[in-house]
Parts: sequence; C-alpha cells; structure tokens
Amino acid sequence: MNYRLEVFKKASMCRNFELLTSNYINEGKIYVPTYVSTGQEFISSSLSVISKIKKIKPFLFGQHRCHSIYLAFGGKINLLIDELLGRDSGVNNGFSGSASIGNSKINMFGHDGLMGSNGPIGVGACFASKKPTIIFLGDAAVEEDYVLGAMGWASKKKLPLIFIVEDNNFSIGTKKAIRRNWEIKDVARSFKIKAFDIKDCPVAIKSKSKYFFKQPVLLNIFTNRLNEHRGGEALRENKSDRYLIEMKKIGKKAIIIDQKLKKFIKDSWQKRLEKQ
Ligand SMILES: Cc1ncc(C[n+]2csc(CCOP(=O)(O)OP(=O)(O)O)c2C)c(N)n1
Ligand SMILES: [Mg+2]
Repeated sequence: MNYRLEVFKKASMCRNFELLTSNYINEGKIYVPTYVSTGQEFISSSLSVISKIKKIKPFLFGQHRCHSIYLAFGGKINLLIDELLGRDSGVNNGFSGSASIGNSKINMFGHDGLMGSNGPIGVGACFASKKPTIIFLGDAAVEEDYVLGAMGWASKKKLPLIFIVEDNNFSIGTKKAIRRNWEIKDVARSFKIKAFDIKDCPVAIKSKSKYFFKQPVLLNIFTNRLNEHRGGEALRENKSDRYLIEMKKIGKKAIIIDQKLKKFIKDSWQKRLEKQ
C-alpha cells in the first residue's frame, strides 16, 4: 500500500467536502452552527489509514470540529450532508448538527459541547472496555482540569489509547501564547505518558505509530486551521496548507484524485439539495 497516497485520498475527500460546506454556509443553505476542519484533514486521515494497517477499528471521541474524523474513518457522506441540512435522514436524525456527530457504525461518539469532556469520557470507555481508543482534543480543550485528571488515570492503567491534540494554536480567536506558558507534551510526560510534538505530516504521524494502542500516547500535532472558528469564512491570516504540500509531493496522481473527489462531492451535495 502507498501510505502517503491512501492518506491523501481520505484528506482529499475531507478537504473537498469542507470547501463545499463553507460555500453552502456562506450561501445560507446550511444554517446550523458549523465547524469546518479545512487545513486539519491530514490528522484524522493519517490515523484512519494507520488503524486500517493495524487492523484496528478504534473508539473515536472527537469534539466539535469533527467532519474530517467522520469522513476519514468511513462515515457515509450523504448522511453527513443531510445532518448539516438538519434533516431527519441525517446521521443523527438532524439532532446533532455539525458539532456532535456520532455514528455507531464507525465507533464514533458524538461530543456534548463541553470542551474537553471527551477526555474523561473516552478514558472511561477505554478503561471499561480495554478497546483501542482515540481521543481528539483541541489545544484549548486540553487546558480543562478534567482532561488532565483523565490523563493521569489512563497512564496509571496503561490504557491502549491515543490522545491526539489538534494544535491549531487557537481557542476560538485567542492564541496559545496569550493563554498559557506550558506545553501539553510536557504535562503528559509528567504523567509518564509517551508524548511528542509533531507536524501534521502523514509520515511524521506514522513514525509514532509503533506506540499506538499498546499504552497511552499523546501526540500534540501542529496544524493550520484555514477557516474562522465557526462558519465558512476563510481566515485572513496567511498560513501554510498541508494539502498543497502533500499534493506537490505526490504529484499528478494527487491532482487526479482531487479532481475526481471534487466532482463526486459536488454531485453528492447537489443530489441531496435537490431532494426536498
Ligand atoms: C468548558 C467549555 N468552555 C468554553 C467553551 C466555549 N468554546 C467552544 S469551542 C472553544 C474553543 C475550542 O478550541 P480548541 O479545543 O482548541 O478546538 P478548535 O476550535 O481550535 O478546533 C471554546 C472556548 C465550551 N464549549 N466549553
Ligand atoms: Mg484550537
């Protein structure tokens, strides 16, 4: 398997989905509060491919920015579209909107909106079941006290889980340097958890995969959110885009995948929108 290409396929699905989602938010067709993960797709895409290689279907505990987790781990696109359109045919019958997507088919648990709550809930689920688990937290969510308590317990019980910190440097619009003088990697290490700062490069994520699902691991992954916290507006700040970097590295095959998925997703949206 060409790992990098497989990850790109998933990331391309997520990216093209989010680009159209942003357009439909801006056009007023999506009216639920929506959190797009444009720019951050390579984290869940890499973890999904790594899990597949390991033949593991982990429990997934995301937070509000969860479309890429759902799509990368094999959630059905039409069900997500219908959910964003508030329909009862949506993945959560129109009740979860964008922020709380859950789907038992892919072992994904929806978030309740309290930042960081998926930390202790995910640790508890892993402790009770001993099933491989991935907990996705933002760089702000890890500042919650209950996340830290849960980390300590995961360490003590040597649980087979991964804490993934999607470190986009933002809590809504406030940067890390204004909020704290510590790094979560150091905190996790103080709990005797294996912890690393890495970029959202698929190869960098894979380089830590030998530790996955055997003991608690924390990856603080630096990534760039390319949109505002909520809604379809692009960020004014000029940030590097992992999608373009990977596209350049892979070359022509990536361009073809991107074009195919763009069309597939456009057609999927149009079909769902036509269906009243
Ligand atoms: C306990 C709690 N405090 C504050 C909020 C309001 N809030 C919602 S999202 C958010 C920022 C989350 O940032 P982060 O965890 O880094 O995720 P990102 O949006 O960057 O993906 C905040 C403060 C909340 N929902 N819950
Ligand atoms: Mg953040």
